[in-house]
Amino acid sequence: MQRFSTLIGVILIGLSASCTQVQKSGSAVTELQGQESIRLNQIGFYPNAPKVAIVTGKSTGDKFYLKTQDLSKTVFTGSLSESQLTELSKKPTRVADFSQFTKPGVYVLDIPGVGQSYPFEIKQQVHQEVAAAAMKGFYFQRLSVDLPVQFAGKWHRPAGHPDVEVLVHPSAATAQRPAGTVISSPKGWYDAGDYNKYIVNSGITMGTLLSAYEDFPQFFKEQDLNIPESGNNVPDLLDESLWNLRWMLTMQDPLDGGVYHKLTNANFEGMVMPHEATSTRYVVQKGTAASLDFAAVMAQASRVFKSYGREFPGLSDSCLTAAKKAWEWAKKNPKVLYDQDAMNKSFDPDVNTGAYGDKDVSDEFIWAAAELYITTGQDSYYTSVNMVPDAKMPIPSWPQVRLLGYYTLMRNIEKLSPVAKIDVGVIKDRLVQLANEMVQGGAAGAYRTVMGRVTEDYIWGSSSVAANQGIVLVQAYKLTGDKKYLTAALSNLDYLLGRNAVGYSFVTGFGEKSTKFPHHRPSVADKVVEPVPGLLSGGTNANANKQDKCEGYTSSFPDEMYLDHDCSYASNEIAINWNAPLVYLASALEALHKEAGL
Ligand code: 9MR
Ligand code: 9MR
Repeated sequence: MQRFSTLIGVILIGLSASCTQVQKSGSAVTELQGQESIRLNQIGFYPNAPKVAIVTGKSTGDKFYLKTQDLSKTVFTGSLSESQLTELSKKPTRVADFSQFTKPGVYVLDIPGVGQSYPFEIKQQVHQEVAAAAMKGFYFQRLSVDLPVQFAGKWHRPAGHPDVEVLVHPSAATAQRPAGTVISSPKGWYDAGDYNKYIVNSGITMGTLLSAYEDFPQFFKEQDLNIPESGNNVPDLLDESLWNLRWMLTMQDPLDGGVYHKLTNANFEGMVMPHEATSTRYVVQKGTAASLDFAAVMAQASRVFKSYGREFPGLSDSCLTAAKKAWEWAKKNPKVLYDQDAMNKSFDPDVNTGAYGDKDVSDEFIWAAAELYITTGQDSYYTSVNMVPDAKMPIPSWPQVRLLGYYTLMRNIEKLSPVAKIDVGVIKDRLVQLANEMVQGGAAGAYRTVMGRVTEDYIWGSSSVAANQGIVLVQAYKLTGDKKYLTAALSNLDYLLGRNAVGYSFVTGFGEKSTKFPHHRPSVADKVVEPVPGLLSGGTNANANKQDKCEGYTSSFPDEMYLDHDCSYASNEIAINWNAPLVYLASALEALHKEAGL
C-alpha cells in the first residue's frame, strides 16, 4: 500500500502540473472532457501486452500521441481506428492501439480535438498493488477484532460484532437446540456493505480464493499483505481465509451436520460503524445449498491446510470431518431450499436481510462431490452425482458453482481415477471452446473487452461477471499454454480498471476516476474521505435504477447504468464474492505475465 500511495502521489502532482499548463493555454475544458472520453486501464499495462484506449464521442483528427507525463516528449504516434458503434448504446468509439510501444515509464495519451488521458504506467508487475489490495480488502471486512492503525492505516476501527452470543432462530430450532439457544459464532468477514454473514456467498468466495492459492502457490507465498499474521510461515491469503473458515466451522450443527444458511440481524442496520451495530443476531434455517457449499469449502480447505499441519494442528482433519458430515446431511435433505418469504410466514421475527435463495442445488452437489472426491480419492463421491448433466459451462456466480468443481477436477487431472477421466476430457474441450468464443467476441467488441457486449453481462454485481470470465480464460491458458487466452483475460482486468462504458475503475483507491462512494457502511460512516481501499464495486447493472430507485442515474442503457453514490446498492455495493475473483484474476496475471511474454 505504501508504494502504491507514493505512486499515486506522484501521479497527482504530475496531473495538477499538467492541468495548470493547459489552463494557461486556455483549453482546460477540453482536457477534462478528454480524460472522461478516453477510456483505459487507469493503472497501466505490461510492457509486451496489448495496450488499448477507447475514444468515445466525436473525434475530429486521426492521429494520437503517446507522451511523457509532462507532455514535453512524444514517444509514439499512432492512428485511431475507424469509428465503430458500441453494442448496447450505439455510441461511436475509436481505438487507440499503442501495443507496439513497450518502454517502461509513466505516460499520457494526447488526442488532438479530444484531450489527454489520465496518466498511466507501463511496467512489469503493473498490477501487483491491485492484486494485493484486493486481497487486503478481506482484512478490512473482518468481524470480531480491532483493526489497528498498524494494519488498517487511516481506516483503523474498533472491533465489530463479537458474535459470541447468537440466538438460534425459530426456523433453525431442533430438540437439542430449541429456539433461543445461545451459540457462539465469531469471526468471519462481513458479506458486503451490510453486516451479515451468509454461508452460500462465503462458499463461492472461499472456493475462489483457495483455488487461486492452489493454482498459484508460489505467488501467494511471496505476497505480504501487512496483516496481523504476516510474520508466520503461512501465506497471507491462507491466514486471511482462515479468519472466515473458522467462522464457517461454527455454522455447522454438531449434532446432525446440517449448516445454517446465515448469521444475521432481523433487518439491515443503518449506515453506522460496525461497533455501533448491535442488534440481536440469529442463525437461521439449515439448508441444502449452505450445507453443500460448506462441504465443498471444507474439503478443499482440508487439502490446502494439510501442508500446514505444524502451524494448525488438527485443522485439516477437522475440515474433512466437517465436510463429510455436511455432505451426509445434504444427501439426506437434498431439497431444503431457502425461501425467505415462506420462512417469514411461519416464524418470528421476520428476517429481511440478504436471501441468497438458490432454487437449484444440482450445481452445488457437483461442486461438493468434486472437492470431496479429489480430497479423499473415493469414487463414491463422484459417482453419486450426475457430474455432467448437460453441455453447459455457466460462468460462476453465487447460485451457480458448477465450474468450481470442474476447475478442481482439471487442476488435479493426474490424480483422477477412471470414473472421472473421460468426463474431464470432455469438460476440457468445452472450456477451451467457451474461451475461444470469448476471445473472438472480445476482439470484435467496441471496447475490445470480453466483458460487456451483451445485456446479460450487466447483472447485479456485473464486475464479478468480468472477473469470472477472466478466470475461465486463465484456466484455458493453463490448459493450452496459448497466450491469446491470457491477453483476453487481461482485457477484462482492463475493463474493471477503466476501459468500460462508464469510464470508472471499479476498484476503490485505484485510478483517478474510480469508485469513491460505495454502498459500504464503514466507508460511509468512518469520516475518512477515501473509501476503504481494494474493494470491488458491483458495477454497472442494467436494472439498478428499478432495484434501488436512487436518483441520479444519467442513462438508461444497460452498459451505462452505474451510479457512484452510496445510495446505489444495486450498482455500487461491494461484496466478498466479487472481490475474490478480482483477487484471482489480478494475481493470475501477475503470476503468469512474464512466462507468457507479456
Ligand atoms: O444495505 C443493504 C444491502 O447490503 C443490500 O444489498 C440491499 C438489497 O438487499 O439492501 C440494502 O439495504 C437497504 C434496504 O434493502 C432497503 N432500505 C435501505 C437499505 C440501504 O440503506
Ligand atoms: O449479489 C446478490 C445479487 O445477485 C442479488 O440480485 C441481490 C438481491 O437479492 O443480492 C445480492 O447480494 C446482496 C445480499 O443479498 C446482501 N448483502 C449484499 C449483497 C450484495 O449486494
